[in-house]
This record gives sequence, structure tokens and C-alpha cells, in this order.
Amino acid sequence: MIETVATSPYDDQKPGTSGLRKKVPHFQQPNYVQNFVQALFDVVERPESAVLVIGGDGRFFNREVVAIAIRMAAANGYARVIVGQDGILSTPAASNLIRKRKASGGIVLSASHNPGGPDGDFGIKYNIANGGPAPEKITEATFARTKEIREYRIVSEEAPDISRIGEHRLGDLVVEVVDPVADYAALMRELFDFAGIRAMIAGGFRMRFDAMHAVTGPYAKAIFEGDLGAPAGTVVNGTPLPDFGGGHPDPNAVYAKDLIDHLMAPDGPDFGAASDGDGDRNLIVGRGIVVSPSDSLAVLAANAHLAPGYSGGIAGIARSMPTSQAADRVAHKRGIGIYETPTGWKFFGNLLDAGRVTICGEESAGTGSNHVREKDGVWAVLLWLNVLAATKKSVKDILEAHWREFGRNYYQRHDYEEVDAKGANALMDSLRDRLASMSGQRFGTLVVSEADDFSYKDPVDGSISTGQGVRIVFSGGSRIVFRLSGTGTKGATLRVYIEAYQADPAKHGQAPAEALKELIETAEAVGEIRRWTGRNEPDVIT
Ligand code: VG1
Ligand code: CO
Repeated sequence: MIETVATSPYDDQKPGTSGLRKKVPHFQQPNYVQNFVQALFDVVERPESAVLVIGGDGRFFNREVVAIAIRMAAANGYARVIVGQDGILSTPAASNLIRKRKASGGIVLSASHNPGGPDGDFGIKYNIANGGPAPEKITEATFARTKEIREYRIVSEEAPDISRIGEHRLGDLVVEVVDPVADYAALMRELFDFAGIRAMIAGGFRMRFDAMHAVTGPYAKAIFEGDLGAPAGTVVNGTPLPDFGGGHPDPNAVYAKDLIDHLMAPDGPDFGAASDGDGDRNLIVGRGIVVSPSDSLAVLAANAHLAPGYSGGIAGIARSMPTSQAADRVAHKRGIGIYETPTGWKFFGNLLDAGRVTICGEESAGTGSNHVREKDGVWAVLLWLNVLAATKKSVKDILEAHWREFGRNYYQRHDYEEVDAKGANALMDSLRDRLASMSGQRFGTLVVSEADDFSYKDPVDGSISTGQGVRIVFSGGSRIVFRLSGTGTKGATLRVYIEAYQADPAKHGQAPAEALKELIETAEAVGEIRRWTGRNEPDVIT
């Protein structure tokens, strides 16, 4: 039976970089989830008898919200929902299902790399029919709707048992529970030379994949240990846990230290990788070398043609603004398009749909292609493996050869987490106030050549996004970028991105901290980070 339930609006349901993210207890307030889901159903485009994909990264509260979403879909005219077994779908697997099954959209439950558990974070994101995150037009309309919502619709019956694969019914709604891995693994088999990778592994190549107790465990086991024949135990922390074992499922030097330690050992594996909470990020580590995500994007773009799925070459590359310009050098040399977009995968969707780009990436460990409309951690690992199998080189050799050919973009991101929001906003305001007068200003040996607050005009639909981060460019092309995170759930997180280009191969062996020393000091001088945040150093450097 369909019930219409009266509710009152919340004023804080504004989606950020990647959906609505809040602490679990915040989501557990009366009707908080229902309001947001109804607002989505009220604003999104869908035909009669639409299909909706539902799944999440398995974190605490996932099951409850999956059940609510199914019952609300039944009351809101959907014909069919496709749900991952036990409510599990990685973000790229959800994107794939939306596309493959011609759904009108999907609800993806995740707070990605943020910790989970009863006091951890939760998130709800809506993806559109192309499989990608809803563009700003839709997130803004959803937010507007949440502020005026007065009722929601839900069926009174319980949702079916989603641990059983197959078709169930809830009133007129078909609830189809699917294996979360099968369709995704089939897509990977189409794109990559599985036989070649399998032969490399059979020949003694050793790898380690850290699923960080998050969603990629089942995908990685099926693909790396199953299809590709890597020995059992290759995938570590491979069982998804509602609290990710108490850790941060964020594949970076801080939270994936254990993986990096294994790869730094002289007798360590040849290749290491990790993914995040919802399976869209990737960290790539070779024996003795960590690949920075911006470099990984450039290397994958330069070598993608070695994989069967990209053998015709790539149409172009897109990167988020703060991502290093290493990919630009590949694009220029190969004569293909390069696009600079605001942070967040939603800005890549139009470029991919229009066929202007094939590969996209972000400095935050996200890489992906036109195979889905999300970044994809396991995909990036497979493309690396395919490149290694095809070239028979080590990760270190590939990276160093890449730098010799294209030059090296030294890069670091400094995060100041959970700082006072007022101070962080004041820092950004102060920078913005000084932008007009910054050009020509000298800091040590560095002279500012350009300074702006990044704004983007989508070349496909003409939509404009302003205020996307302060860029300070120095003569010679070095850059410092300041922006505030749009995924945090407490206070503000300041991100400072620092980049310098080095063409001379004799100078490619430096530690990034050393190569970027003067720029790091300049970031403090320009941004007055200590003054505004009260912090002497960043919490995380990636
Ligand atoms: C961060 C990253 C951004 C990424 C976003 C979602 O956003 O910087 O590159 O797209 O997270 O990734 P922000 O606004 O906090 O800088 V995920 O894996 O959290 O969905
Ligand atoms: Co993620």
C-alpha cells in the first residue's frame, strides 16, 4: 500500500563534490533520508516505467537506506529496481549497470574514502542515465526541492530479502537482485588482454591488492585471483566491513602505508595497488616507487593503446584543474585534445558523452575512461597490468622513461583537515581580494604570471561553474592552487596543490618535497595558512 507521509524540510541537504555527505547520526534524523530521496525522485528525468539501479559500498547504514530507497521507488512509479546483492555495488559497477540496463538513473550510497561506522560518514549520490554523477543543474534542483518538501511516498510493505539473487516483487515493482561483480568483470574482460596479464602472472610476476576492507574486495578477488590466476592472498583486506575495520579507506601514502611498506622492501612484490571505500579510486605502487596519481593519468593516457579496448588510440584527455599538467604534455605531443575541468567526476560526463575525450583523471587518485561514467579503481589497476604485460617493463622503468620523454611534473597536495570553517573561508576570501594585484608580484625567485579564481564553461552544454579554486601561476609554469574540499563532513578542509615542471632528466631523481621547497614556502607566504588555520603543517601530504 502506498502511503503519503507528511514531513518537514531540512535546510542542509546540499550535495557537494560527490553527493550529499554527512555523519551517520545526521542521516538518522527523522525522515532525513526519505526527504532527500523524495526530492531526487521529484526532480530527476525519468520515463514511465523507469528502471533504477541501487547499491552502495556496504558501509554502516547501507542496508537500511537501500531498503528505504526500494520502498520509495515502489511508491514513486518505478517499474524495476536493480539492486546489488546485499546492497553492494562499487561506484563504477553501478555506473556500468545503469548504462548496460538502460536505467534512467541510480542511487549510489557511499561516502567514498571517508571512514564509516555508527559515528562515521554516510552519503547519497544520484547518477543519471549516462551512468555518471548528476550535473550541477540537477544537484541544485534537488537542493531547492529539499527546502520545500512537505511529504514523501513510500509503500508500507517491507523490502524483499536482498541477499537472494533473482527477481522479487514489491507491489507493482520488480526488485531484481544481481551479482554485483558479474557485469563489471565481463566489461573488464572486453577491455583488457586478460590472457597476456594471466601469462605475466603465471611467469612469476607478483602483485598485492589492498581492498582496505571496502567494496573492491569481491571485485578484486574475482578478477585478480579468479580470472587472472594470481595466488590466493594477493587481495588483502578483501572482505567489505561496515566500518572498514576502523580505518580510512583512502588509498594514499598515509592510509595505505602498509601496502607501500610491502612494495618498498627489496624482495617485495612487483606491483601493488589499493582502492577506496566505493571502488572508484586507485593507488599504484611499483617496487621501490609510488606513482603519483597525476603521473598515473599521464602514463595511462600515453600507453592506453596497448590495451585491446583502446587499440585505436584515445580521442582526448580531461583532468580536473588541480591535477598536474603531466597529462597536458602527453596530449600536446600526441596532438589530441586536453580539457581542464572543475574538481569532481560530474564535469567529465559531457566530454565523454560527446566523444571529445577517452581518458579522464584527478589528482585525488581517480582515473577512468569512456567505459563507464565514473572513475574506476580496478580498471586503472588492470590498465597498468596490461601495460606492464605488453611492455615487459617494471613500473619504475615505465615511469622514468615517461619523465625522460615528457619531462617531470613534481607535485604534492597538502590537506589541512577539519579546520575552522570561518578561518578557511577567510583565507580564500583574502586570496580572492588580492587576485587582481597579484600578477607581477615576486616571491623569492618566483614571479606571478597569472592569478585567478577558476571558472569553467562546459564546451558541450555551455553551463558555467564559478569559484572553483584559486590558481596562482608563476612564470615558468609552476602553480599553487588553493581550494576548499566539498566532501568533508566536519569543519572545512583546505587543499593546497603545488606543482613544478622539470624538463632536465638529470634532475628527475629528486624527492618532491625537495623539488617543491620554494613553492611550498611561497604557498605559506601567499596564503598565510598558519594565520588562518592555526596549523603549522598539513595533516596529509599526497
Ligand atoms: C575529493 C577529490 C575530488 C573527487 C571527490 C570525490 O573532492 O578532491 O577529486 O572527485 O573527492 O571522490 P573534494 O571536494 O573533497 O576535494 V570520491 O572517491 O570521494 O567519490
Ligand atoms: Co571514492
